Amino acid sequence: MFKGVLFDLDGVLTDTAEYHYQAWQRLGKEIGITIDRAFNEELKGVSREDSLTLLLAHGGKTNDFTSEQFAELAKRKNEYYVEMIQQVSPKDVYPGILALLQDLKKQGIKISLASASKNGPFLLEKMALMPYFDGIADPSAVAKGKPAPEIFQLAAKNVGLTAAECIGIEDAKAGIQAIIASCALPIGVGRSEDLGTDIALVASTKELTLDFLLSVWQS
Ligand code: B16
Ligand code: MG
Repeated sequence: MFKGVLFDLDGVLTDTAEYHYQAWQRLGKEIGITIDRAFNEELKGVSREDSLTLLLAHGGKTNDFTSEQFAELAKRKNEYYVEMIQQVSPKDVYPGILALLQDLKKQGIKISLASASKNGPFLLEKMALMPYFDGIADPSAVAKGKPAPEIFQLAAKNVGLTAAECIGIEDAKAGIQAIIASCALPIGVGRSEDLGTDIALVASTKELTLDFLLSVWQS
């Protein structure tokens, strides 16, 4: 039986993945780089700085900015994003998530956050989900972000577990790779075209019930 669940945030607990996309799109437009949803899949789960590096490479502008300008662009994107998430409320929690968190709590299964986002704690507060979380992995405390396993290993460690004792839930390709590398058991939220055919997938968070998690663990 698994002892913990390691949750990604953006795209799993709520729809903030869409806000990240809109904020990158806005920044990209300002510096002459157009992005679409297909390219955005590459940014999901990836840290702010690594996402900016990918964006600049995508637009052929890797060497166009000094490190000060790079830092300013990352800051500007975050300002656009933070502006959009001010209105987030408990109504924005994805379907099925609250019931799952309640069921996990009742079973004594640890709940830990493994988000790449430095805005994670702010969003948990906004959605009134903080009381459910036994641990939060600080993304600034890991040397390598997703697809490296560290953030999932740290999320497990923060609740006294190893990743191998946990299920990890993710909506991003980089995140699924990180879960697999951490030795946790992955469940993907999304399409097999984006996340692969070799892992358990749900099309909607509605399907993330305790029974479903148990069946994936036992399969
Ligand atoms: P921030 P997750 C990730 O969150 C997002 O998917 C990714 O798009 C974002 O760049 C990253 O957090 C960093 O976020 O700029 O807020 O620190 O999916 O790992 O919960
Ligand atoms: Mg995500």
